[in-house]
Amino acid sequence: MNMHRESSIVRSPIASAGLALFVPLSVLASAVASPPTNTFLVTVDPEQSDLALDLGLAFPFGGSLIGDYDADSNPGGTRTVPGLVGGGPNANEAIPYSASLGGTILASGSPSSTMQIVLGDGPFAWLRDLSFELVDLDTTGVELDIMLEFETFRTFQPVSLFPGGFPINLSLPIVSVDSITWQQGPMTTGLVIPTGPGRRFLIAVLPGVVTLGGSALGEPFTVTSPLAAPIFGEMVFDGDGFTIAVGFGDSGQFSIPLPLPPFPPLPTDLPTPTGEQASILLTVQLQGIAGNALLEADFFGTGEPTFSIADLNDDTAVNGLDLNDLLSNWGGQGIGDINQDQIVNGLDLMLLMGQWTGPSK
Ligand SMILES: [Ca+2]
Ligand SMILES: [Ca+2]
Repeated sequence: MNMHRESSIVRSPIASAGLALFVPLSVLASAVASPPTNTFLVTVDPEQSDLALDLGLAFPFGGSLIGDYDADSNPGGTRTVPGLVGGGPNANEAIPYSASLGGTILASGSPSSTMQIVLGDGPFAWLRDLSFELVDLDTTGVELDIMLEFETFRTFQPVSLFPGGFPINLSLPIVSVDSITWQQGPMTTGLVIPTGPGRRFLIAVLPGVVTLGGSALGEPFTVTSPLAAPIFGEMVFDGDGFTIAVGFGDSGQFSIPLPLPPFPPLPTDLPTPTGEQASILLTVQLQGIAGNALLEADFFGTGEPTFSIADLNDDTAVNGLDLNDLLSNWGGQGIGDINQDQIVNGLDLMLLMGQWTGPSK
């Protein structure tokens, strides 16, 4: 099952300030900067790079519980009856409940990744294609106890009273998270500020999407949420290339609907005060995922000259062949979508013309 849902992101104050500063610069850049001329392939060195994620998650859910009594097939089963009084000798009624499952995921790893940086003539750079996957997930933190909250009800077989306001503590393996990836969205503009001979400081906010994959009661799910990555660091030029050391740290909160269908009722033992077990069927309806994330990264990499991002056929020249490729996919996706915004249009044509080298290089 693959779900893409709108989500709300509450940025940290630092990130909000960074974004507010960045957006006008980005608009300015696309308006006045000359098109990019030099493309570099940056390879992140996993040995010298670190990535750490601290993810607090909450999964609110609800449903009902009902005794497993059946007059014909299970006459000795548990019956559940709402309230302090009432209920006939064979009554067995569903008791609504609400609950939340929560915990912490700690993830770390070495990013293994590449990205492309195009340096323009002015103080601008174009960045695209960064992605990374978090490995070594420690998800034991989400297997926490669950507190079921409900109105007063009674059980028979065994006889017991469950007063409202006193939650029941259960331990159920409801949710697991197996993969976390981050992928940059469209190509974005950054600032490169000279700081000394052969040195430039890079600042950019990369738009991106974080994807969580996991399972809920055995049902796989994939959820995505926008998560921008503000990066900053220094580039040191040597020969044709450079080394680059960038860091970023960002925190944010998110809330993603998770409208999975109701699961089949889950047979569960409910402990009673006398130590006996009531046998119930639990329905579970997950409502969503809410969380707060703290992501910290230090990347070290090297940048080497590579094909121009506008050299669509990789023949080291940007000319009529590339223009033909672009025009023949006009309005489409894929080939010719130089800025990776999922459409081939005038922005891509402008980037291609700015990188024009002629018939051969
Ligand atoms: Ca070409
Ligand atoms: Ca495009």
